[in-house]
Amino acid sequence: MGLSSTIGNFFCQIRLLLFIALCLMIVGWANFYMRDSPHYAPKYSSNFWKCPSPERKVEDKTIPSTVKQITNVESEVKVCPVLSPYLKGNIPLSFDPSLNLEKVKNKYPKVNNGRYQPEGCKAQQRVAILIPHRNREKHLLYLLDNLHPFLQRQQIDYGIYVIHQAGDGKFNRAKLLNVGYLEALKEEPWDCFILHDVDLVPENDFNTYLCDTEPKHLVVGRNVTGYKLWYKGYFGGVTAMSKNQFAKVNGYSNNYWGWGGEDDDLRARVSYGKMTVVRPPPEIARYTMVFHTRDSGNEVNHNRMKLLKDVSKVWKTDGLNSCIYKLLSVEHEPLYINITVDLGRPQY
Ligand code: UD2
Ligand code: MN
Repeated sequence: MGLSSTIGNFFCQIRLLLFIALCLMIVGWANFYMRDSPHYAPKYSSNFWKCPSPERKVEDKTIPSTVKQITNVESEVKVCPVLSPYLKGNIPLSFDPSLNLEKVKNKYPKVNNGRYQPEGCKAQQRVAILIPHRNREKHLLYLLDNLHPFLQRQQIDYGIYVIHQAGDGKFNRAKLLNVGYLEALKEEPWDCFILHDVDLVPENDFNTYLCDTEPKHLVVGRNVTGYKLWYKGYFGGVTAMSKNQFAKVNGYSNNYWGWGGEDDDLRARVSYGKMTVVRPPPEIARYTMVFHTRDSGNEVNHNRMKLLKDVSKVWKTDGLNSCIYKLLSVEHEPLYINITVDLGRPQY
């Protein structure tokens, strides 16, 4: 009798211990999932976007006080939510081969001089989209046709800059983006810059074109790479950096002529600037890349590995503060601002 009651007590205590351990596991598990994506709370899910969008303000020092101070007092204009109520998730993309600039212009009459501001609310940030370009007119049309409605659904206050390299010398994507940053800031105090390949079309409008507290890489997956991150540390294609983040890394190097390496160099600068990279979840950060072959004038840069070895030595002196170029024109087209520039020649 005595023995069986002792055994009974023993099992009772074991059960209690197991119960407590189970509770602790549940609390730990819940805590882990809630902390998982501090930059993307709440997580994207098919049910989520049936709820009203929560507001989340970016705590970057570059966000001007005018935007920060706006409250929801009725007499004042409300700040647009980070996740707009107009978002649709995955969107059918349009690649109409008969497209021309006139047709695209007629589809988006609310865009003027390449600029758009949302109606009814004050956008979180002023965002400049910078597109390096030469000889990819069709891709530019496809991108404009898909990007304008995408950004308008996101309630972004934006301007699209196409930075066009004049002449047929070696292409320099990175230097074009430096020029775009410097020239765009002469026009407006942009808070955020989206560094955007001309041939990448976003597939999901929850991939917000706003800057975060850390540099944000927006292309986790592409159709051509099976929607998987190309490699660890990959930072190419489309990247969002605030005005301060880009200034802090001294922008891109000006010395990458031809294809490759400039995006890895920027990634290294982000580390030297003591920042990290954030990415939206893979189900959101998806792009379609319009098929293309390598352009003439953009052959592989065989110097890139050597340049990449020296980033730590040169990043403070090679970049925005040493970007020399000849500005040929700035034209305000209805759908974008066209900057044409002579970048000069490689120094080596
Ligand atoms: C990858 C990266 C790109 C860049 C490049 C290496 C992705 C999705 N993209 O692109 O960000 O790091 O490798 O330099 O990983 N361009 C022109 N005309 C030209 C040549 C290039 O407009 O004659 C522009 C255009 O915006 C294009 C971009 O430069 O999208 C990158 O060139 P790419 O598309 O030929 O190279 P890709 O797809 O390998
Ligand atoms: Mn490409």
